[in-house]
Amino acid sequence: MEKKRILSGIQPSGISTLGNYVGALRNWVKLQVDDRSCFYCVANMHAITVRQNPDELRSRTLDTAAILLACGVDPNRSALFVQSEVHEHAELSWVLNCYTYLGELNRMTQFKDKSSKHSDNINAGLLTYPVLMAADILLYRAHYVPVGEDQKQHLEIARDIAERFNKVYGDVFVIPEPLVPKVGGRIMSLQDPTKKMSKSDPNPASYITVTDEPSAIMKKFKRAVTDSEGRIAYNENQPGVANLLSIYSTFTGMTIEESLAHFDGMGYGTLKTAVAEAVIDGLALVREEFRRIRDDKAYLREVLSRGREQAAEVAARTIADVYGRIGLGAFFD
Ligand code: ATP
Ligand code: LTN
Repeated sequence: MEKKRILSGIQPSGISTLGNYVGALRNWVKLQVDDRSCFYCVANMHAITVRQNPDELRSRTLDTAAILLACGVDPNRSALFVQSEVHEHAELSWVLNCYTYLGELNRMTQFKDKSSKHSDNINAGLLTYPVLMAADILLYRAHYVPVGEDQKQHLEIARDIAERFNKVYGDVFVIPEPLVPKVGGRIMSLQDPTKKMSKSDPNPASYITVTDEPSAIMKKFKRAVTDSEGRIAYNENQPGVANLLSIYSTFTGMTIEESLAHFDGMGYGTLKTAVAEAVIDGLALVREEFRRIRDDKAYLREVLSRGREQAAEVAARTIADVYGRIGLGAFFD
């Protein structure tokens, strides 16, 4: 039987957060089993939709690769690579741009969100971002895409583009499905629990990174915004407390109901300390491994070069097929 393929990506726009870890990275690691083939990329081309300092971008690209390895991405099971090193991503992205409607792109909430945050630089890349993401996915004919909830809309558009293309040219692309965790698919900011936790948030108190020191983790949770209800409950009116409960549950493996029972009658202070302790424990190994791997440049170089080769082999086949079907290639066949 044909192996199911998995693809996902993460931007090197900062050190990955608890949200990235719970919403996506943990699943990337779990999905590495024998009957699947996994492709994981550092989406550095996506990151330039907002201005980046070149040296910082390079350094964060390696940080992100080291974080993925520290979280448990296994280069002997998965192809781990940098998006810009496989040129077919840009090539397919251009083709798919010609099969995507402006109306579809204008509706994307991430575009609306990012263009209001970067109103001085509403570039075309910010709008066509989901097309590059569709290219990332479709290039590997991925069946499943493990992502956080915020990326579901982008997956919808990738599916629509793939279906539209297949209708004209035959079965070129696999129609991908998102894999979003039931709990933890959307971890919220610790400072504004109505907004998602984001590594590019200007306020570092709003997020926990996977490499934060235990003292910083404790401090940030203690300062987390809750409410004045004073009762630990899981509902929409108490988004801060609900967020803490979700984080606690994902790190302890308990259900929300079990966590609620555990904290029955206790105060917010107790909840915050318990969440911080669970997170400190859960991330201890990631932090240690990150430092070790990030300092080993030769290892990183070797892993990323092997990943690039594996990815490029698949990508080259898809792009040749696509070019052939639309008349951009296969001139003398
Ligand atoms: P940025 O702040 O630069 O936009 P980000 O923190 O949103 O970045 P991405 O690199 O865009 O992170 O996302 C990587 C993966 O992490 C995606 O699958 C995304 O859905 C997931 N993810 C991001 N933030 C969260 C969150 N708060 N909760 C759950 N999953 C998340
Ligand atoms: N756009 C994603 C990151 C990303 C991605 C991908 C996710 C880039 N390419 C391909 C899944 C599949 C984000 O989280 N903002």
